[in-house]
Amino acid sequence: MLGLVVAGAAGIVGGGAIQKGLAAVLGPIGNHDPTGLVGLIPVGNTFRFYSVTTGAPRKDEKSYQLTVGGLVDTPLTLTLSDLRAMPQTMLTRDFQCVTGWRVPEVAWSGVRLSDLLDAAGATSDATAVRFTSFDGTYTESLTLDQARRDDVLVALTMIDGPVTHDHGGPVRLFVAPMYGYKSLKWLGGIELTRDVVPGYWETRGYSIDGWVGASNGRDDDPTS
Ligand SMILES: Nc1nc2c(c(=O)[nH]1)N[C@H]1C(S)=C(S)[C@@H](COP(=O)(O)O)O[C@H]1N2
Ligand SMILES: [Mo]
Repeated sequence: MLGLVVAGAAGIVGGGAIQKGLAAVLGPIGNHDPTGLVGLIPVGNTFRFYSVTTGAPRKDEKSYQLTVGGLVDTPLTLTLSDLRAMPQTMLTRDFQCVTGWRVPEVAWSGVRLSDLLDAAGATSDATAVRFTSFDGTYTESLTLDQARRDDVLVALTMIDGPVTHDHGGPVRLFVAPMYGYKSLKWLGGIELTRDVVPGYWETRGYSIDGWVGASNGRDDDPTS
C-alpha cells in the first residue's frame, strides 16, 4: 500500500518533527493523490506541509511587505505592524486539502480580506482578486464576492502562534470555506482584476471554485 502512495510523488517540503518522520517513512507525498489512499493513512490530525517550490525566502518584521494594487483607488503597501494595527478576526475551522486529509478545528486570526479591499477601494470594473506568493510561483484567485466573505482572512496567526514559515508565514491567506489550495502561503500581493485569473493548481486541473462540502461549515454564520 505504501508503494502505491509513494508512486504518486510530487513535493513535500519542510515541516515539524512528526511530519519529517512521516516523510522519511513514506517518501514525498504528492499534492495529487491519484490512488486516493493518502487520505486513508492513519497520520492523525496533522497538517501536511505543501509547497510547489523548494521553499520561499524567510521574511520578518523588517522585510515583509504586502501590496494591494491593480484596479483600486488607493494602492497600499502594508507592513506586519500595519496589519496588526487593523481589527483582528478569530475563526476556528477545519482545514481540508482536496487530496483528502483534514485537520479539525484549526484556530486562525488575522485581518479580514474585505477590510483590506475596503481600505484600497476596488474600482467599478474589478470583479476578482488575484493573490501572489513571494515564493515566486504560486498564485490563487477569488471572485470579489468570495473575497468579501467574513470567513476569508489574511492570517497572521494559526493554531497557537504566528503563522510559521513552513505554514506560509509571516502572512498567508485562509479561505475557510474552500479547499486548502485556495489558502495561499507566503502572501505577497493582492491584485484586483477585471476577470478571475486561474491560479497555479487551477491551470493544472483543480476547480476554480474550491468550495468544501457543507460539513466544513461554509454555510455557517461566520460570526457565530
Ligand atoms: N505558496 C503556496 N501556497 C500553498 C501551497 C503551495 O504549494 N504553495 N499549497 C496549497 C495546498 S494544496 C494546501 S493543502 C495548503 C497546505 O498548507 P500547509 O502547507 O500549511 O499544510 O497550502 C496551500 N497553499
Ligand atoms: Mo491541498
